[in-house]
Amino acid sequence: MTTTHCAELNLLWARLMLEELHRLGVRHLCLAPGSRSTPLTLAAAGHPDLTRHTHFDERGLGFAALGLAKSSQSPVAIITTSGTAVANLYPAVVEAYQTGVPLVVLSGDRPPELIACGANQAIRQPAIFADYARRLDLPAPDQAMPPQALLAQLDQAMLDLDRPLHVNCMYREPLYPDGESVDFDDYLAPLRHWRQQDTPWNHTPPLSRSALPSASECADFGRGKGLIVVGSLAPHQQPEQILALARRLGWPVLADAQSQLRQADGVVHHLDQLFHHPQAQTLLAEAEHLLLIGGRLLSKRLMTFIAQHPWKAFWHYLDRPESLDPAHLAKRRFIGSLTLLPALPWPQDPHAGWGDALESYSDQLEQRFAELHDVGALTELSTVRLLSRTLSDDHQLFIGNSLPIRLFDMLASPKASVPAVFTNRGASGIDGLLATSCGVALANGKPTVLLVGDLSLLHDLNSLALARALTSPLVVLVLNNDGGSIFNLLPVPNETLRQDYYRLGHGFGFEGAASQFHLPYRRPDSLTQLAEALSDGLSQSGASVIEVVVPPNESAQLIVDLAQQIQGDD
Ligand SMILES: Cc1ncc(C[n+]2csc(CCOP(=O)(O)OP(=O)(O)O)c2C)c(N)n1
Ligand SMILES: [Mg+2]
Repeated sequence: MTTTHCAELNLLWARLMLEELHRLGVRHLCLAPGSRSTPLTLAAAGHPDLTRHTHFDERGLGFAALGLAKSSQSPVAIITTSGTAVANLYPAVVEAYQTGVPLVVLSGDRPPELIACGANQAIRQPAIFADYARRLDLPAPDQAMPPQALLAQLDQAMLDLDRPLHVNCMYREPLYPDGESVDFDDYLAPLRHWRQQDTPWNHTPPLSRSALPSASECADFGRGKGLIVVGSLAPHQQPEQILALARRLGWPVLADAQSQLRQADGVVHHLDQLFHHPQAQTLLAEAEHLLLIGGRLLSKRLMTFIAQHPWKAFWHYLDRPESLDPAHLAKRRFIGSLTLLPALPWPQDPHAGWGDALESYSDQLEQRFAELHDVGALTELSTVRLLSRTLSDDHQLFIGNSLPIRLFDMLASPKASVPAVFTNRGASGIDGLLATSCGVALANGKPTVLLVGDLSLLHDLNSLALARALTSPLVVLVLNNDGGSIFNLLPVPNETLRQDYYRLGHGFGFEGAASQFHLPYRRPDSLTQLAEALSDGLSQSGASVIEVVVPPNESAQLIVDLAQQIQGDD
């Protein structure tokens, strides 16, 4: 073991690693403070081409990295010190794993001789993320390990990365270089060419994974009364291609709130509420073939229909090999890029247009929603309607879990120009939603709205510090129904249990929190005031908070009323 010039060698390894990560596509680095990660921090601070973001809370930092990665479509690195700092990344790592987002966690650690012996801030870090992250456990920097081994191991760990990677980095003290220059030329000699280039040590183009249907399979599947259901897709997958395919086949498209197509022209809007509509149900019962694109559907009614319908054929098209069918139906799965799908040899379908009436039933619902919820009182439902009518492709929308995402799925208004939609539905946590939306906003500076419940915002309150640091517009639109109102829709045995163990009504407002973090705050009392507040928030730089306060039971009642009215339609 050679530990002379320990601080300088630690720093050299960290520099090599960050440079290699940059060559592998990392552009954003999220850092929280700490001493054990000093080599990484100093290397990060000195890298000319990495954008750095700092936050004191690793939990929020992890979610911000998640949002950055989702929005920028590139791996994002996170640097933390040792101990519970690493453990605080757990929820973001789980969410990233569930939705296939490449986060690269670089954790500072103590060397083996200081583990499990009472040394300060030392915990067992390798494998801390269990199956939720790939692992690379590096030894403490040592000149006995050639530098090309470090690069090659990092390249291998990053190969085709579509989930988190945890690189545990052990460092011996001293950690802080004393300024003396150290000559590592002999050690670095094998990297001579690498240092003159900008490609990774082991350069591997993305692995291809296309197993597409044959022409005869397309011919068989494409003839019949087909239905296209679009689940969660990212904006960069260009889901609008599906509309061209649907036109060619003459099949209706049911688009989930996470599909980017929920409000687009050419789809059946309001798919969730359509399952209450008697005529729509009768028509849907005629469907024979299902083409499901993406997964993680929100509407339980749609999922039940898919699970119970006697499909003659079911194809599931995904961009990565994962299982996204909780009903475990028999199907053919194809893994490939969405661009390949419309280019397949689809036949002229004699049943083209069989489901066209679904669009008119959906238009009837739209008219009803407009009459009931585009005017009148400020409610959660009218807020979601207004928001969906306001945002355009100049904006981004991050939709929080619980009622916000369900209301958007139920009610969003059709529109020619729509925002990119982001969610955290991998694990559907109510944690880290604000932090993730800050990351989404940071990636490209587009005006962004976070639609979020009150408990969810309380859960992530100190991420208001991340919001405060933004220079682009972020509107935190909080629906304050005093607790978890989704539980009003669940069969909890009685109201006392509901309030005491589920809803957790708190009586808090968010004005004080906004003020603590120096953020502008508005509490509109009408739809007109909300429209003004939204428009102001979207056009001013930095974050602001808009709080819509509604009675705790109102939304559940409005949702039940709406379903009953639609069921009465004929
Ligand atoms: C981290 C985490 N803890 C608990 C839950 C369970 N849960 C789902 S919705 C919800 C209530 C959310 O309340 P709020 O954010 O106010 O939204 P609302 O239900 O009022 O729309 C809870 C606790 C969860 N999804 N994630
Ligand atoms: Mg709530």
